[in-house]
Amino acid sequence: MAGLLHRRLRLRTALRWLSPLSTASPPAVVRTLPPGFSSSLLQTPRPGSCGVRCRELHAGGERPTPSPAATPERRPFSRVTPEDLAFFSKIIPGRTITDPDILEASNVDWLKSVRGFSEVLLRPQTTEEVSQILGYCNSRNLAVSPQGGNTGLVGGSVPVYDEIILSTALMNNVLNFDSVSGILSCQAGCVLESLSLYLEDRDYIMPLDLGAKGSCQIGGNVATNAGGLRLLRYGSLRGTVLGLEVVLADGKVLDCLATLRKDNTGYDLKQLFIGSEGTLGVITAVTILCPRKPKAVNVAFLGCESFEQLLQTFQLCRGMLGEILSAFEFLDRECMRLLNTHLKLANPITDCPFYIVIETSGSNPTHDEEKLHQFLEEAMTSSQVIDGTVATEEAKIKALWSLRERVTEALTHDGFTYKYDISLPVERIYQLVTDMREHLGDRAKSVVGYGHVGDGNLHLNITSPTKDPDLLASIEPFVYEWTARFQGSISAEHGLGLKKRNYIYYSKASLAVALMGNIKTMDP
Ligand code: 2HG
Ligand code: ZN
Repeated sequence: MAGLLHRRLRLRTALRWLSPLSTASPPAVVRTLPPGFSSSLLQTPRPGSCGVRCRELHAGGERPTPSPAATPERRPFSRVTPEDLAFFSKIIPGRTITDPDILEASNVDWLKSVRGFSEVLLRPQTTEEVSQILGYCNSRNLAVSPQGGNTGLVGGSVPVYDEIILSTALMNNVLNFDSVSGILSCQAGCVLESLSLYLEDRDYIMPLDLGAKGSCQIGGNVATNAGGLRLLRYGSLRGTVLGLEVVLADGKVLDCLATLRKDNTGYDLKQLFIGSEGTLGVITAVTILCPRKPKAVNVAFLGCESFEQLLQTFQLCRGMLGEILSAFEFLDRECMRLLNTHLKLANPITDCPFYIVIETSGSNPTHDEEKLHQFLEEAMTSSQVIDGTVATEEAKIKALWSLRERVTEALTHDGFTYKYDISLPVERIYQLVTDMREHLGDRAKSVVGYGHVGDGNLHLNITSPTKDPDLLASIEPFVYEWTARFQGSISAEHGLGLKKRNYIYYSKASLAVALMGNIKTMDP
């Protein structure tokens, strides 16, 4: 858990570009663009036309230059003056921070791979305060970079230059919980784990769970449409979020904080903000539909000889566990090696090329256990699974889950990490890892694959002892071209952030990106 506390998912709004000033490792940039790319569909930027900018998708700018030097430039925003600081201190006394030591943690991302140079951190507590801050910054042409738990993995949660950081950390109140409908309303800065604990006391759970739960905030989760470990069962936030309150770049408060499950009056505007990574406004409050707490939870940790067997096990599992299946995750042998080496976590079963974490959540312990055992018997006798262990008590369940959840942390101890979060047809996901290993040969230190099998989401991670531009040039655009060849997505759940923004064309048609650019013009 200690490691998890360090993992914070991202909420980050406001403009951002690659920082040429960055002393930390700069993010990757596009080298080639997919065929069919047309710059004429992109919009011309309007530099300096507004005070507050939400973060840009590159659709709003010029055609990304296919060169590693394609760093976005600082636009002509104003610099913060003593008068500005006096204004902020009046609105949020004691919560206008300029101490560089405190600012350091907000300027650097969790991976320590990107750095901003902000000199002001604002910590509003209410929507009204956010509205006043954004309205003022808009009128003064000051750039703002909103921030939640700063746990993002694509450089989307920290400023790039000197943007003002607007932290939602103090907006952490539950506004209402309806124990009949299971609808929770809360401020954006509530930490996911705190919400989970709050709900568990009331016999409910959050429909979302992820390794960064100890630090990530619900506003950031929604702004990035975080997926996580329960998506297989409860679906994406696009379904479970019922309403949002958003402060737009000019300070106007958009109240879409509905608590209705059905509402077909016009466009579903909240969807624009879910997964927009803060490019369109700052989410200040959320209403979310929460499932009942399951009465019985079981976790099985299994080993397979091949990825094909793992897929067969997935099929069998869906057929035999049906409605009680709540997660089907995997990690490969290389991940297990990193967990052993760097975190001293022991493998509870025989050494295998692939490991699966299966979770069941249901309402009848006897029924669920019986089902699980029938499934395990079938999986073992048909030789799809070589070895396994099952947990029903909380401590052991946690220990098994940490083997999957802490791979990200183990990787940070292995060296410089190149991260890829790819969506593919499920039968293809591990082929990318194998092909990448072959492609890189011994130039990489580790090439590992893990992720959410149930969602067709692979986390491909590659490490090298130190940052290696030649290795990066071998990985990219190979990885993106490979993904595009199988109609995959170059970002399944982590978003584009700063690091992936130039690669959107591998997954989206030019017209789609151009339409996104049109929508972005709602930021004045
Ligand atoms: C996970 O599923 C997270 O563990 C992080 O999405 C993945 O570190 C990563 O690449
Ligand atoms: Zn993930």
